[in-house]
Amino acid sequence: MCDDASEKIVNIATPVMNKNDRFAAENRKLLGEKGIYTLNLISSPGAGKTTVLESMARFFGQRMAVIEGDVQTRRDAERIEKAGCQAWQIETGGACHLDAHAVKHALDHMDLSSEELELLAIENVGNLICPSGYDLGEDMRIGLLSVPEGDDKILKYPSLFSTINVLLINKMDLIPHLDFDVDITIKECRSLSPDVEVFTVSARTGEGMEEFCEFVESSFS
Ligand SMILES: Nc1nc2c(ncn2[C@@H]2O[C@H](COP(=O)(O)OP(=O)(O)OP(=O)(O)O)[C@@H](O)[C@H]2O)c(=O)[nH]1
Ligand SMILES: [Mg+2]
Repeated sequence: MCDDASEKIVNIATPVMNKNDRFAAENRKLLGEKGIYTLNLISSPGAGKTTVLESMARFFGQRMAVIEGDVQTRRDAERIEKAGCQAWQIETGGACHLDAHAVKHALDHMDLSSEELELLAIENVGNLICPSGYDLGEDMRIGLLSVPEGDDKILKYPSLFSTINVLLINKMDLIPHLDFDVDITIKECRSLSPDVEVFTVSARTGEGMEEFCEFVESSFS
């Protein structure tokens, strides 16, 4: 009985992921042909993804476009537009992650024709678990962890932190008030992703943001 049930789960889940991977491959091909480098930002709700993107918008200007993912509201897209970049809001209506089909739909509606455009940042729905299972067609996956969340999160959420290229530790301006251990966090992350690049930043004060933006820029230019 138990064996039958687990076999059913595999049979249903596998085609869903294959469909996502097909759309992800299409997104990667389209963006590659247009010379647009793509980031997928993943974190828990409120870790500072949009604030990081607002800071990046000041560095990249019209060279960057953003896809925002939230369950509901256009609030984050409005913040990005105010910061000076093109933004498209995906409202998932309940889903706890973006998938490649939703991103394809967004790309169909965005203006990708500008010669200037060379970077697309996708802000995933705030969640440390579900987004990690969905390739969106990105070139770089960024896991963002803010120091008030605590330094025990890396090993608790290995499905995310074992699949990232970059770890961005945010809200460093708050570290004097907290017992967050940066060295342990980096060590635990490297135990899952040995080649991960690490940046410590404060999106609020701007500390570390220029170095991070220059690293992103060097990845495609
Ligand atoms: N002190 C401090 N606060 C920050 C920093 N970055 C973001 N915040 C604050 O954290 C709160 C959440 O920031 P957002 O950028 O909206 O976080 P988010 O990850 O985009 O949130 P969701 O989209 O809801 O998942 C806001 O009040 C920000 O002002 C930082 O570096 N330092
Ligand atoms: Mg946000």
